[in-house]
Amino acid sequence: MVLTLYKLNASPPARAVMMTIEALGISDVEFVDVNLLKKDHLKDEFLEMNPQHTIPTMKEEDGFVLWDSHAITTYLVNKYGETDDLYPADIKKRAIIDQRLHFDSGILFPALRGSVEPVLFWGEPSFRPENLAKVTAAYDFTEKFLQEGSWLAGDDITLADICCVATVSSLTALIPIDENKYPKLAAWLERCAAKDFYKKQNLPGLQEFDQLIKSKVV
Ligand SMILES: N[C@@H](CCC(=O)N[C@@H](CS)C(=O)NCC(=O)O)C(=O)O
Repeated sequence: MVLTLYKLNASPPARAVMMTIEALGISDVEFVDVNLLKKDHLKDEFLEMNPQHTIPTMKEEDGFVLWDSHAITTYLVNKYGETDDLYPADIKKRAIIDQRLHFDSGILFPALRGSVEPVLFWGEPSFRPENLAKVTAAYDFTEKFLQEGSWLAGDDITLADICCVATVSSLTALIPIDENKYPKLAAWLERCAAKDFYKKQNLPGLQEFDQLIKSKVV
């Protein structure tokens, strides 16, 4: 295998990497599930590889290890992409994509993690209103970013869309997207959902994530 991906289908950042692997057509990949509920990520073997104990984590056959979905997806395009379409070398295009990736890291995903953690892991019966307010704020920003083009970084689909849609599609389990309030965001989500890589690599894990949330929220 050219690379091993440590993941869980329910994990949004893991799905971002899985979609990227699919979109790039990298076939020689071993997928290894890391069960967070059973604390597999806190075992010595995993901690030696990634002391930050997060999934997704990637390992290549020469022993090179990388974690964080944004670092992994950009690396995969740089290393395995036949073209740079998903992460163009043009420095201004790339800078906008990087900004969206940091937006996912700094705003979208923390809004998700902050909301679901108390429910999934701390036994709280419902989402805290102050956390849900961060989800709405994240939707507001994303709607604004989509004023400029059909995709998050302009007129072409890029890693910005793949990484952000893994998170936004998961956020809809908390707050559905109201297409009257967020018409651009709703249309973008539909455009993403029509892509083959989304259907194959995001949808199944998203459904698992939805079920998990439904089973915990009272
Ligand atoms: N910024 C990271 C976030 C990764 C992350 O927080 N993953 C969660 C699962 S969705 C995780 O591994 N949680 C276990 C932990 O942090 O100990 C990325 O994009 O890869």
